[in-house]
Amino acid sequence: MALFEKHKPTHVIHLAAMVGGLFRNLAFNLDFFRCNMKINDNVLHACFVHGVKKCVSCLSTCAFPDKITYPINELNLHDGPPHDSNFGFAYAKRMLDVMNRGYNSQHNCTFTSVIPTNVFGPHDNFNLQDGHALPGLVHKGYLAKKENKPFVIWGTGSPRRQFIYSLDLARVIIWVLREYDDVSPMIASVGEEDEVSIKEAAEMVVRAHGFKGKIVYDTSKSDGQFKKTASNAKLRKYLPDFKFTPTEKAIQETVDWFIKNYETARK
Ligand code: GFB
Repeated sequence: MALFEKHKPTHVIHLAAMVGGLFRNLAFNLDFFRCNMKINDNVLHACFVHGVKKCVSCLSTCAFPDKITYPINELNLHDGPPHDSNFGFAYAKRMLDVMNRGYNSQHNCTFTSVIPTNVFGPHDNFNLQDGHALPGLVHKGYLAKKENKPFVIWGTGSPRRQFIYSLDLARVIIWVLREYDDVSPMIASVGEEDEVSIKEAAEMVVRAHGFKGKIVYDTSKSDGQFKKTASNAKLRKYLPDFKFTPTEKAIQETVDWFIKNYETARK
């Protein structure tokens, strides 16, 4: 509230959240639920009280039901339980959509949401335990090369993900803030054809580092959700010419950024 009083924003991009990769979610489902419910209620209510004209919040494709026909689309959000591994985060994120609808039906607010797939890029959280797969792999690749040790990929490497570069997501969110006036959510994703396995993503990281050593799979670690393939047809309807950065290029830029900023990077 104090921040809203001070800056009196007219437009808000709400990205505040307790986040983490699969392994942090597995350990703290309750905290993820409680913390994100509080953050979201606080931010949306502050937007309402201060007469914010537009608020764009961020969900995640892990909020979608686990058992669903693919590709997932925006209308599926509340169609069944999310994957067990991150139920706390997933239900809290779904409630953002419920609140957006409530603020609209009761108070006529234009609060909406974007649902990105797995985001990565410079300035990510590269922590080995808590972070997401790509930044974790980028950090591990760096250490494996430096210390001449094997590069360890957790799980079998077979789960599939649509990775979106943070700079591309930023462009989508700004477009939504300026041009999209509907309350219903918008998936922000690369195409279904650009979905890759964790193994393929790890191989891109290996190439980006120029790592030539041994690659090992630690199958004692969980694979998590096998896939959550999302359709970007709605986004494409509005932005048919939007160009996503190719995943391999985006990974190379992220690796270059991490090496250059190793001392200060969040890790
Ligand atoms: O990005 P990630 O942690 O989360 O990816 P999710 C997990 C997948 O990558 C699993 C494999 O198949 C892991 O076995 N993996 C391989 C690794 N090496 C690593 C590694 O070094 N670190 C990590 N973290 N994984 C999260 C949700 O799911 O997605 C969150 O739990 C969130 O709620 C986020 O929404 C976008 O894609 O499985």
